[in-house]
Amino acid sequence: MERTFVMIKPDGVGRGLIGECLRRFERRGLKVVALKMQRLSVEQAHRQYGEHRDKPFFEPLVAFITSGPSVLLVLEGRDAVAQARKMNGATNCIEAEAGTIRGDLGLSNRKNLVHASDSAATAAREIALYFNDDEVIDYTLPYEDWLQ
Ligand code: 3AN
Repeated sequence: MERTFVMIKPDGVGRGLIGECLRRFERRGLKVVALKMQRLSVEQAHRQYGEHRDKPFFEPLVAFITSGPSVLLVLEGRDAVAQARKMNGATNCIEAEAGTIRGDLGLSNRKNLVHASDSAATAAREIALYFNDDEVIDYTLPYEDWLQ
């Protein structure tokens, strides 16, 4: 079992799509092991998107991601990193496949509703950015045998 970090960004919260996004992840068999709502600070945004520091879209991205609350999730499951990336779809919503969250519901390459870690190492780093160890809960779902 693998863990990944997923964020429903301010546009997802603002458009009333928290439930829609969560529903998709849960139905796919990803277990929610941590969940909270938080408005990212500028410092957190810089740490989240540091790799894009030199890109022209960096400052608008920081302004957007700190503009309102996001929902922060840790999801656990088989191949959770790859699954969540696949379900989110391509960064630019115009290019994202139908059936993905961005392809079905997203608007642009900035307002693209969701984030998911791009590797297991990134997931570990990102989870630690937002959650203390005791905020990530170990528990068993009644139907968990079917998810192995
Ligand atoms: P992803 O979230 O699909 O892994 P990244 O890591 O390339 O995409 O980009 C991080 C975030 O930066 C994206 N989710 C998006 O909000 C923003 N972003 C990426 N490319 C652009 C762009 N060309 N214009 C505006 N925002 C962008």
